Amino acid sequence: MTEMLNTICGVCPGGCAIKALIEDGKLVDVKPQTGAPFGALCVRGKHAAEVVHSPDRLQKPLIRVGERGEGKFREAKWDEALDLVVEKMLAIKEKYGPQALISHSGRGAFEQSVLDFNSAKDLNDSVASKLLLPFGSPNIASVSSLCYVSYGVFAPMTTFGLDGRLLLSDFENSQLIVVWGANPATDSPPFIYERIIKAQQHGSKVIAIDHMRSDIAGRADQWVAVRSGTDGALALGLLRVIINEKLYDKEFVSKWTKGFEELREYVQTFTPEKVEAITEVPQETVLALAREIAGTKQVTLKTYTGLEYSNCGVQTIRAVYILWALTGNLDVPGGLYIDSPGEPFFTAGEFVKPEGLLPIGAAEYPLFYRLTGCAQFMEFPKAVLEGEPYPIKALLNNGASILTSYPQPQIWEEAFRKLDFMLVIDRFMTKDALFADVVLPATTYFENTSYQRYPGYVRLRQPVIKPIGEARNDLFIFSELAKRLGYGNFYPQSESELLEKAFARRPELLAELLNHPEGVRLPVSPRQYRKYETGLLRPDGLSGFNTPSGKLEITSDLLAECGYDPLPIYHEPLEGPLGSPELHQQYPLVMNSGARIHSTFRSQHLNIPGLLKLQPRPQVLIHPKDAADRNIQDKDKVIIRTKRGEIGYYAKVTVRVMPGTVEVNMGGGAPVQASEWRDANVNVLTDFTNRDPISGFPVFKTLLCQIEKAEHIESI
Ligand SMILES: Nc1nc2c(c(=O)[nH]1)N[C@H]1C(S)=C(S)[C@@H](COP(=O)(O)OP(=O)(O)OC[C@H]3O[C@@H](n4cnc5c(=O)[nH]c(N)nc54)[C@H](O)[C@@H]3O)O[C@H]1N2
Ligand SMILES: Nc1nc2c(c(=O)[nH]1)N[C@H]1C(S)=C(S)[C@@H](COP(=O)(O)OP(=O)(O)OC[C@H]3O[C@@H](n4cnc5c(=O)[nH]c(N)nc54)[C@H](O)[C@@H]3O)O[C@H]1N2
Ligand code: SF4
Ligand SMILES: [Mo]
Repeated sequence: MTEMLNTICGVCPGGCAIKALIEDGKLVDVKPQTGAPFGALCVRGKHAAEVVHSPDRLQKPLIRVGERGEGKFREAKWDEALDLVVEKMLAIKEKYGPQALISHSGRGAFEQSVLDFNSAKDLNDSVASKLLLPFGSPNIASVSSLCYVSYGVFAPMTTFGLDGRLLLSDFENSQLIVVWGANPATDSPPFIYERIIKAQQHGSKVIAIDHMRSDIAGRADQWVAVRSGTDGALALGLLRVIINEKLYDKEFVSKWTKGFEELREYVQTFTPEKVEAITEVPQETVLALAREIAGTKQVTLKTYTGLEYSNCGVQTIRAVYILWALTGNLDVPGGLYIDSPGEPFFTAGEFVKPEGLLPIGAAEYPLFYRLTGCAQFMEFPKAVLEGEPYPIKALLNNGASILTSYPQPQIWEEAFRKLDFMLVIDRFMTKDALFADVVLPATTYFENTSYQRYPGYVRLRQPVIKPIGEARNDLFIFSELAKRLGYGNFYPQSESELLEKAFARRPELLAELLNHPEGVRLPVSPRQYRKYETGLLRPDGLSGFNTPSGKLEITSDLLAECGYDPLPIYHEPLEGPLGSPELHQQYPLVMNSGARIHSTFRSQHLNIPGLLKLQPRPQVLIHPKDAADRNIQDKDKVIIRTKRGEIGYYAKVTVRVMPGTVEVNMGGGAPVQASEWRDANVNVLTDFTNRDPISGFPVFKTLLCQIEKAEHIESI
């Protein structure tokens, strides 16, 4: 039987509306659902059928029979595997206490219902599984240990006292759009990219500030090429021009900010000459950019991970936000709009943090703990290998590929080997899974009942095919574990309960959705601007910001309380031409890693033939001059070396990167991947100890390397 169903793509949590061609219970093709709200189909979505029916999909629970890392497993029944997990969890709790167990959730844990059922009132990280909280362990962690929260939580909370999800870029009403350290073309889905291009067609100017000519920099009216990791100096240099030339919003500054005088003093050293020397942005550009941002009426901003991975990531993003506020672009039409949180859709779970126990990382990263309530997972190896601050003996990992995502995988492997118990829940056999005691197979979202919320729109997700093999929806895996642990009530026990609980606040909406598979539009409240004047940003209704001082904090009380500099200070990259000149002699190229490529999602899809065709080999982007100096030609196999290790890559000689700088693809290093990628784990080259002191995020993007030719390969 053949059916063409309007549905939601199930490859990633992007939630694009698509059409799925189903033949005899199999997904055989997908098409864009044109005209539908949030209809889109990225290149990965186009290959959904291959992903879903990949012969590599995990189909049955597995129990390890060989050594850790060897990859020898036997198939097991679900009950046996789940019982074993619970038996081990309880035994470890009995022997070492509940804090000896930690959970970690990754990019495979972003599905809407999984996020919702993992939301908790006092914990600002809905990605992290909360299964261990009722168990008694405070150690819940996620990829927020190295992604998003610097820009999404720490910088906006310490500056404006609000969650970054409420900061919306008003592209449609802007005159100028600055994309700074983000490439929205690779967002999932790329709706923001489309909005930027549309705004550009309607007359907005687009400036991209990036160390490489990314997709958006290529489409922008101006590309400002900046040395990676030095954006803090650029932002402070722009602020100096704006302050000294009195181009800022004086009334806003005097009424609503705290710390302006300290900032005025601090920025004085960031002269255009010095900024040029640090950032490689010509002084004329610094002056012109500052005057243009200050002199244009409606200027909006889009930023993300490009600013997170430096030695002062949080402070850099703060400096950029402050620049936007001081130039009168906060909570105004065409600027950075502050959205209203509105009525919550989902009632957060009753999860509470166990009393008297701090998660790992709370002492080293006090702001991280204060604002997320979670463990900083970068501290996991120390807890396992050195027992500091106390021993961790078990890891429950869902939807994450730790050994390809975190720096220096050999350290993490050593930690995995030392664990008493490890669980992995995934769709594929990851490198982590090779070390696990139990591996549980997860479904794709094509196989699940759920729902998806969008701005002003909601839609149900009906399964379009049966689960592959015995794979299960993650939420019900957690539900089964919780039931066995005596607290199943935190999770739904059936698909109908999933929907009922999710729509508990709006049962009439659920009824409407069941009759309207195409989705339902939700009312959008009219915009109110400059809400700091009207008391709408604070729960007590007083005017100002929801910060300790009630002002926009240029000098942050929260940062000071946690022992950090309250000003948005700049730190030179620890490893770099200026930060470590001796090392630079030996490793003369600045190495950046992980700019997104369209055909992969971090470590995912490097086993999908149709997607591999788009880029079969892991590439290092290198400038023609640096390539010529090393006798390297396009497509040559090269060796990239850092102080920490070396790996083989393939050269892509291109002027998209600045001279002296390279960009190395991320994602390789997992056993199911094509052989060229399997050994190309860029994190062998990155540094476990080099971190942003506030977020604890590793510095992925401004390290030093050397590259030499290995051999010439004809085709790539
Ligand atoms: N196709 C695809 N889409 C993805 C992902 C994927 O792997 N594949 N990953 C997802 C994930 S996990 C995330 S967090 C988001 C991230 O979303 P983005 O942050 O938009 O990620 P990128 O596309 O890598 O864009 C970051 C940009 O910052 C630039 N950059 C890097 N370092 C610096 C710097 O020091 N200064 C400046 N100014 N720019 C810098 C990079 O060159 C790049 O153009 O994307 C998500 N979307
Ligand atoms: N050097 C360097 N390292 C980086 C980065 C970089 O730019 N440079 N980027 C960092 C960033 S921003 C991030 S977010 C991390 C990414 O960190 P990870 O979360 O490890 O990202 P992925 O590699 O996408 O791994 C996701 C895993 O989830 C599985 N999965 C997908 N969907 C599901 C599902 O529905 N259920 C379950 N159970 N599993 C599922 C996939 O098969 C895959 O194994 O990497 C970081 N590492
Ligand atoms: S962004 Fe995600 S949900 Fe959208 S089409 Fe691509 S893979 Fe599917
Ligand atoms: Mo990420």
